[in-house]
Order: sequence, then C-alpha cells, then structure tokens
Amino acid sequence: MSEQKIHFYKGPAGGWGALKSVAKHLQQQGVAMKGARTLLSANQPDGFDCPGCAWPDRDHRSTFEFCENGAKAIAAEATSHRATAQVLGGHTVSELAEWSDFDLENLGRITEPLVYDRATDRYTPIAWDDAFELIAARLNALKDPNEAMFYTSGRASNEAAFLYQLFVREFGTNNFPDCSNMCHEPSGQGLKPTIGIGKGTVTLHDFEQADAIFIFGQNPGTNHPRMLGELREASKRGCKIVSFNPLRERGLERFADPQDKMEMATLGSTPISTNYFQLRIGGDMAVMKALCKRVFELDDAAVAAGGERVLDLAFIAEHTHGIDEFEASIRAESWEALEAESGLSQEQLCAAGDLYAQAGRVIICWGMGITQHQHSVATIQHIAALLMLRGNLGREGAGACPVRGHSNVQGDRTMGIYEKPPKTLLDRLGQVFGFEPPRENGYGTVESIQAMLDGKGKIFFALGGNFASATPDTVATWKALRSTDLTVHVTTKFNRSHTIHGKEALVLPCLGRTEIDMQATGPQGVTVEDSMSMVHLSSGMNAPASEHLLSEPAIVARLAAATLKGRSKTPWLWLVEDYARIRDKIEEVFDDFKGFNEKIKTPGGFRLRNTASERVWNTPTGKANFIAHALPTDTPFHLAQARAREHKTVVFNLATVRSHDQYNTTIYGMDDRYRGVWGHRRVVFIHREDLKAIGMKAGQWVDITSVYSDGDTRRAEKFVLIEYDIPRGCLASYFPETNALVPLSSVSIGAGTPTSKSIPVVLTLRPQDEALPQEQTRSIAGADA
Ligand SMILES: Nc1nc2c(c(=O)[nH]1)N[C@H]1C(S)=C(S)[C@@H](COP(=O)(O)OP(=O)(O)OC[C@H]3O[C@@H](n4cnc5c(=O)[nH]c(N)nc54)[C@H](O)[C@@H]3O)O[C@H]1N2
Ligand SMILES: Nc1nc2c(c(=O)[nH]1)N[C@H]1C(S)=C(S)[C@@H](COP(=O)(O)OP(=O)(O)OC[C@H]3O[C@@H](n4cnc5c(=O)[nH]c(N)nc54)[C@H](O)[C@@H]3O)O[C@H]1N2
Ligand SMILES: [Mo]
Repeated sequence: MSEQKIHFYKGPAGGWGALKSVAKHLQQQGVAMKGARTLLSANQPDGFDCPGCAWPDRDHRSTFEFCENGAKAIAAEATSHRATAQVLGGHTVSELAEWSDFDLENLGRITEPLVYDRATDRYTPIAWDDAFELIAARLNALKDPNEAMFYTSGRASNEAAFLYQLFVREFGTNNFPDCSNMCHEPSGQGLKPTIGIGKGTVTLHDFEQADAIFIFGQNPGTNHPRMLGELREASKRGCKIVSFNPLRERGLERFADPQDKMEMATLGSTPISTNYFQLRIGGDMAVMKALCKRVFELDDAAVAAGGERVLDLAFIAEHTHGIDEFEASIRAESWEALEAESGLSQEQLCAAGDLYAQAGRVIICWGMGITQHQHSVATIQHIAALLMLRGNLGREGAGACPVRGHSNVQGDRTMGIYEKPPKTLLDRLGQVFGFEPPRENGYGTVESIQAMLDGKGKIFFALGGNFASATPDTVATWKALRSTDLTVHVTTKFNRSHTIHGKEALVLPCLGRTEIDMQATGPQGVTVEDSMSMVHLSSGMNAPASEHLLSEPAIVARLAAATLKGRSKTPWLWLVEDYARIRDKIEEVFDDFKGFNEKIKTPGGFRLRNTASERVWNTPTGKANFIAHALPTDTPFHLAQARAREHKTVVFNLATVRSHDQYNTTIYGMDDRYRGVWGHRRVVFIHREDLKAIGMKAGQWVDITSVYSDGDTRRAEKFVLIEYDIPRGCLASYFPETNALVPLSSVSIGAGTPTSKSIPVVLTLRPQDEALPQEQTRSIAGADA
C-alpha cells in the first residue's frame, strides 16, 4: 500500500505521472513483459478492443494510443496472479467476505469452475458439465421463469450478449437487470422520446469540427483518458471547451499527451477547459434552463436590433415539435430560482449562454454527474432541447454525446439486453428462432433486488460485473442476494459478489478479451460497439489464464443447451463453433447489421445507422420533440434540507465518484492522483467554510448518515474530512464505499437509476483513532497555484 498523504497535484493530467503509474501497475500484476506486448495490441486493427472504456478509437491507427486507464484494465486482466481452487479453498467464504475489495481482486484470475460447499463454507471445484446440469435443473424447477434474473455487465461482447438474451427469452423471461440501469439508462430514456434514438449522435469527426464542446458531469482525465486527446486537439485549434463540474478536476484543466514528445520533453501541457463552472451538485437542470433562457433573450435582442436570429428557425420549423410550450416554460423561469438551484450567478449563467449562442457548432457531452439524479431524464431532455434551439443536431461538428462507461455497454443494449424489449425485437426473435418470446416487461436492477427481497426472485445469474458492490442500499441488497436459492457468476476474477451468495452458488471462470478464444473451427474474434455506434472486431492474443476457461459465448450456449434440452430449436453448440454463425443470426434479427460478417473485415469496422444524425426522427410526432419539465424542488435533498432547517441541522448533498485508481468496483490502488490523495479511499471532500460552519476540522474522522424519510438508518462509517475546492453544501466521496447510503427507493424518474450523485447526508464526528498530519488534510487539486 502506498504512503498516506494528501497534497496539491501540480502537474497536468496525463504526462509522466500517467506513464509512471502504468509501469507500477504492470509490475504489481507481474506482467511487465507480456503486458507491454499486450498493450501494443489494444485497439489495433487485428488486436483486441480495449476493455477500459467505451470511448472510440481514432481509425484504429497503427501507433499505440496511449491510455493509462486502458493499460490498468489490461494489466488487471493479464495479471500473473491466479485464484486457483487451492488458493480459494484455503479460506472459508465467511473469511473471504471480510477481505477488502482490493485484496479479493488481487487474488487474480480464477482457473476452474467452482461450487459452494455448504458443509465446509468453501468453494470447491466442479466439472463444467456438472455445473451446467445443476443450473439447468434449478432453473427448470422454478414455478415461473420470472423467478430467475439475468444480470449483464457491459463488457460482454455482442456475440455473448446476443446468445444470452436469446437463451433467457427462450427460457421464458425478460428479467435483464444490467449495469446500464445504474449508468446511462436516463440518457437512453431521455433521448428516445426527444430525438427518436437512445444513443449519442456524434462521431470523432464531429469533434474535429466543433466550435464549442460543453462537458457536464464527467471526469475524462480519469475515466476516458483518450477523450483528452480529442479535447487537446480541439483546444489547440481554438475550440471552446466549457466544463460544468462541482469539483475542480485536473483532467478538465490541463493535459500533457504522453504521445507528444514535445510536451513530454518540455513538461508542457495544453489547457483543456476555456471556461470552468463549478455548479452545485444536481444543479445541471437549472443550468440547461438558464442556457435556453439566455438563447431566447439573445434572440429577442437580435429581433429588436434587426440582427441575425439566434434561434435556428428553419430547423425548429422543419424538424421539431413543441417549441411554444417549451419556450413558455423557459421564459416563466426566474433567474433567482435558476441561480439558487445551480449555485451559479446570473452573470455566470449568461456568460455560459453567450458561449453557447456564439459558437456555430456545439457538442454537448455528459457522464454520471448528469445521469445519477432523480431528475436525470428531464435534464437530458433539456440538453436535447438546448441543442435543438440552434439546430445543433444532425449536422457536422454538433450533437449529443453521452459518454458511455463499459466498453460494450452500448452494444449489449443493441443486442437486446433490455428488460423492456420493443415488440419488434420480440417478434423478430420469435420468427428467426421459432419460439414464443415472453411479452411482459422484466425487472431492471433495482426491481430485481426488490423482487429478491419480496421472495419473488429466487435465482440470480450474472454475466460479469460485481452486483453486490455496484448496487445501492448495500444492507438491503446483500440481504436480497443471500435470500436466493442460487447465485451464479460468470467472471474473470474473484470479487465481493461471490462472497454474498445464495443457498447454492457457482462461480464460472471465463476468458478475458485479451485472450485467444479457440473454438472447433479455430480462433474466434468478437465484436463490440463503442459510444459513437462504431462496431468492430476484437481478437485476443494472449494464452488463456488457465486451460479450463470457457469463452462467454460457449458458457451461454452450453448452459442453454442443458437448460432448454428438447424444447429449443436453436442449434446452440453449432453456433459457438464459429462466431460468424452467431453474427449471421444477429444480421437476421437486426436490419442495421446487414452484411455484418463482411463489414467487420474493414479495419475499424462500421458505424451503425444513427437516424437522429441524419435528421430522421423516430418519434410518434415524426419530429424532434421539445419536452418541458419544471425545475425540481422535491428531490430527496430538497426535502431533507427543508426538514434540517426546521431542526437547525446541516444537510449536505453528497456525490459518489470514481477515484483515479479504480475501475468501478475493481480497486487498482489507493491513490487518486489528480485530486491529490495518496493511500486513502475513505475520504470526504468538503469546502473549508463548511468545515468551519459545522465546527469540524480537516483530518477528523466522521460517519456519514443519509437522510431519507423512509425511517431506515443508512450509515457509512469512518471517513476522513479533506478540504477541497468544491461548492459549499456539496460533498464528494468514493463509490462503492458509500453505496450503503442510497435507498433502493431513490431512483431517477423514468429510468430507475439509483441517485448515486445526490445523497442528502449529515456528518457526525466519531472516535479520532487515527490522527492525520495537518498538511495531509488539505487538497486544492485543480485550483490555480
Ligand atoms: N479509470 C476508470 N475508467 C472508467 C471507469 C472507472 O471506474 N475507472 N468507469 C467506467 C464507467 S462504467 C463509466 S459509467 C464511466 C464514468 O465516468 P464519469 O461519468 O466521469 O464518472 P464519475 O467519476 O462517477 O463522475 C463524473 C463527474 O461528475 C461530477 N459530478 C458529480 N455530481 C455532479 C453534478 O451534480 N453535476 C455535474 N455537472 N457534475 C457532477 C464529479 O465531480 C465527477 O467529476 O467511466 C468508465 N471509465
Ligand atoms: N454509488 C455509486 N454506485 C455506482 C456508480 C456510481 O457512480 N456511484 N456507478 C454505476 C455504474 S456507472 C456502473 S456501470 C456499475 C458497474 O457495475 P458492474 O459492471 O457490475 O461492476 P464492475 O466493477 O465494472 O465489474 C467488475 C467485475 O467484472 C468482472 N469482469 C471483468 N472483466 C470481465 C469479463 O471479460 N467477463 C466477465 N464475465 N467478467 C469480467 C470481474 O470479476 C470484475 O470484478 O456500477 C454502478 N454503481
Ligand atoms: Mo457505467
């Protein structure tokens, strides 16, 4: 573990710090040599798709696109550590449950299928066929297929996801909780009714043409480092980059490109954001409204002066619906309310509005800072509206850019991993595979947990991910998982979820994306879809971590064959002999995949049709819809604040974020370099004046209790207070340590996403068992030195 300290990070994002960090991780995972070779194959035309994130690659160019995040993700998978049956069997599962997330993952890759032995409280080996027979028997013994739930994490390939959703629907349910439910679900739900497609509309080419790029609630320096390369190029050619984030984030301020010899040699860097607005947590909806309001004001002024209109009247007339009602709702909004809600002054809001209105072509990007609130769908519909006011949709250099997380989370949805499947998909599946698909909607993530708690969910199956750690309301969720009859996890490594298990439990180890996938007809490639709808091939090149591993498609196919024996017409085992056969089936089900096997022969693959980017609007009105929403005044934070005023206590709004050394629930290390935190994860970032106001000091230890009105107490214990450049009233801390604070009932309206970015909390001092030196309690990372 690294030394514990907190200090100001002066460097730019990227640069030598990033290279050093990668070297350290490769070394720790024992992959220095193999790792280097593996890294060189990431995002290459004949290599594998980087499992790091869903940001697209520039033409899969031949020089290695350096990315610290990707390098760590690859090192984590290509690790030389092995969680063999012997290693795991050396501990009871109750013992393992006490280990940290870091220590569990650090055991390394699982080498053979395992079954939980109740008598000894240990995982012991099981043969693959026996594992499939056992799961099949339990599934088939259920009274109702809807008692089983099938989770997906966004790394599963298109081929694996397609087979998986087919198997589950032939089995008889649409219960598809997935990571997307906790992530960009509100983006899909927000965009579909407005622009007719639940995906972003831009490509990297648009990033080259934009005059301004607005970034809301995203930390690309840590989570999408390759995006910084695009922002750096944009910044260099004078494109305005306007960031909205409560925290000062290093990667949004300056970036040194590790591939730029000049910047590296001179310790130089490129400024990223031209303008940085530190809004209040949850204030984005007010900002969108303010920007729209400013556009209308500027347009009024243009009309009065007889100048060029600010609104794109031609676009609005030809392509949109509902402008009148929307305009009225925006004009009715007072600047005072918008200021109060956003935490920005009218002057700042107007300045941001001017930047938007003056730029010819604008892209709006967003991440988790937008999607994990109660009013996320409404906020995203305002993003669409803001773009529509100036025709910033469906033309070069402009558009909507939700930046996805997991490397194939978008593809999994395209393949039908969705608890609310459209009728057209079900009809087509039924025709192509000769069965009657279940028609009722299934459970998403939060609904699945509720179903388990209610005794309606009895078998939990996960294709990847770490459900027990990624989900909210930890106490309730663990109780839910433990109440099931059977939990099954398909996974590469051992994690928390395997210790929070049902009466029976299986852990099935699979190949990772970096590994050679050998099937009957030879080595196979899989396909993935990135955040900009580009679909391309990914082929592993490392020897598998163990000879007993199966690929995800093979696991799904063999399980399906065992479970649906005698009742499925699908040739499961034949399909996985050659993945091109799976792709032929995908082509039969989805028109957009016409010529699939041919198209992926092109290096870089192909782009799926994006109707909104062609100004074709698949909505009931046939137009892009302006949808008005009131400013939220009744979020859990608003309600808690009102009660707190009565009782004279102080309630803060807490956002749970990622540190620089984690990939979701996978903890790579204890540092958060760009925020100046070393060796800690249990920290709370807080404004200096707020510390004073509540009579606490930086370095003191606190417990965090969330305040919801359901009567339950939810607490996360032992966090150290760190002074940080964050607006007053706002706090930030890391997930998953803080997940216990969010009740299952607190989700975004219309999307069901847990509200992990706005949790009303109070802080209470606890015994000060560990003193932190004064100079280690203050981080102003990001502030101008
Ligand atoms: N290294 C690494 N890469 C990753 C991941 C990882 O864990 N580690 N996870 C992957 C996944 S699945 C995802 S979804 C993405 C996530 O990538 P991001 O969307 O960047 O995720 P977060 O770190 O959760 O938070 C983003 C930012 O939102 C800001 N924020 C918090 N509340 C608000 C708010 O109310 N308004 C605004 N405007 N901003 C707010 C935070 O300060 C933070 O900078 O990254 C992917 N890539
Ligand atoms: N409080 C709070 N909670 C959050 C968030 C937040 O910002 N705040 N973010 C949410 C978001 S955006 C997301 S996407 C979810 C993430 O939720 P998940 O996707 O469930 O979680 P991950 O941590 O990405 O899953 C990591 C595990 O996946 C397994 N794995 C890795 N590679 C592979 C592979 O190739 N195949 C298989 N089968 N398994 C593999 C490994 O065992 C690893 O332990 O968490 C959500 N939870
Ligand atoms: Mo995500």
